[in-house]
Amino acid sequence: MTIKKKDILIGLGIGSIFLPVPSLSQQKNSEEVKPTPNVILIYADDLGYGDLECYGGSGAATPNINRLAQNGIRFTNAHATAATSTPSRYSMLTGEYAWRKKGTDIAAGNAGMIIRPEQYTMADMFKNSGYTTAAIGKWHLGLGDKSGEQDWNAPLPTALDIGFDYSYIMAATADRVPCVFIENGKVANYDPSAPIEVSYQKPFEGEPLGKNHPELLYNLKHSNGHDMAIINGIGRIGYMKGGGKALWKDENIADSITTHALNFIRENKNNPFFLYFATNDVHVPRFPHDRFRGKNPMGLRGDAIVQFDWCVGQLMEELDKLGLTQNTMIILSSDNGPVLDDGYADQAQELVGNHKPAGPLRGGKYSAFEGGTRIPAIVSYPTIVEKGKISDVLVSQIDWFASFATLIHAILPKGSASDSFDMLSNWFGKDNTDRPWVIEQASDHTLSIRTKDWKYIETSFNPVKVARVTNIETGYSTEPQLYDMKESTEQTNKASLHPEIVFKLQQILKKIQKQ
Ligand code: NG6
Ligand code: CA
Repeated sequence: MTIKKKDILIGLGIGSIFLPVPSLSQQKNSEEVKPTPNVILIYADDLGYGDLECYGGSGAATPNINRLAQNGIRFTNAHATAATSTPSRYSMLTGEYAWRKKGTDIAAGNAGMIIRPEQYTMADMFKNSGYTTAAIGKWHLGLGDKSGEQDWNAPLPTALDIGFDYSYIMAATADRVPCVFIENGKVANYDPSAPIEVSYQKPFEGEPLGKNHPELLYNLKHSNGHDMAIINGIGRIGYMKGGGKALWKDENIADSITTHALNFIRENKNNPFFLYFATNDVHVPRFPHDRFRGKNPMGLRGDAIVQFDWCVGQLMEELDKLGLTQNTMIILSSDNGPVLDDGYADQAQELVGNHKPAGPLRGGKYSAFEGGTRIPAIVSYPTIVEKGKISDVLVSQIDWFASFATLIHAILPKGSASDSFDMLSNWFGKDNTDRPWVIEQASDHTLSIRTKDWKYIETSFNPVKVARVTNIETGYSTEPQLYDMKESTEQTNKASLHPEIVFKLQQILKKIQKQ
């Protein structure tokens, strides 16, 4: 059974000044919903609120995503749970806030599996309901039993253990070793002549490093960090040896994950499937294929957005070809807000022009301000969703789990996805009730709680106001911050004007933390 918002509000004893008890009727649309629609979750990396044309972006053409939005609903107040990748992905796939669990910060490439096999995941839910499930693209949730102890030359405990029938994934990020794809627990295109070794502690003797051999960085130079192993002429985080033919070429990553996704869709055209398609775009290193280059004024970051749009177009086209569009729900979103210089000299900052990656929002990736977690979110499901709708309803990715459960009539085991609310009707645009609150986690673990009207950012001991490397406002303060979200964007701290609202939001946050 999914948890209902109403029960939680009553349980918290929270008054109604901020939090109207929603009138969501759980099965409102059930007569129209086919019992087993396919679900494709397209999860971009570091794509900001303002990056897509349909969200006001002006720097890169995104015709396919525009079309997806025209055929579906586009949310203007949707939130990832965190301002970085690993915690956002953890929360989304488990329905549990990452800040409840240790070890969910940005994971190294040799991290052990953060989601343990015994934890019930979104993929388990689909699988137990008769779906074939796949994770394709960026993983960043650890592989193998224990951190640093993986043998990359042997089969690894893998995504299958947490509900994915098929996986073709990068262990962490494109800027972290090992730079190989792992297919169902084994290195794809494994090259026995070049056994793989990985370390995040010490370099391997005889292997050149980015910091000592800038002449070998023929594809992209780093601006910060990323000066360890050199793979494909690009410096990375972490040390690596071997790989040979299995090493990826950054310019082929989008093609490679798209091909695998299309194959998965084709193979499962006659049975219900759940595809988690997590792109490397537009994360660093941004090194898209030649055919996406030079067509937009923003340089490589713009090219990566165009490449992402192409991937989305390929999936949409395939669904059309196979006659699956009507019966497939697509959700497109991002794991956190945007960043320009994230450690490579790719000129993202210099070439951004008038394009605003975070739209009108303050802050960006890593930040406690809205730019960190307010992200694009588009839902297309032609059978149900009204075309071209724009919704300003407050929603969070934490709710996809319970909402999908309602969609496919799944029964969740007791205690699973305990932070996830069923908001399916809201994601379908049929219920305009806001989520009573959303919680946002910044990269230093500062939490914010926001309702439709107010946002409270808890105090942080971190004195840094603007991150040195990324030049992004952190949103941290040693003072409590309260922003009126009806006014533009977190400009005036109103905490001292409304201590009663600060108190109320602090109380709610405390209660949720204790649950
Ligand atoms: C940071 C990296 C950044 C990126 C980020 C994780 C440096 C200087 N910065 O530590 O490049 O990899 O981690 O991004 O190394 S995320 O989107 O996967 O969370
Ligand atoms: Ca990210």
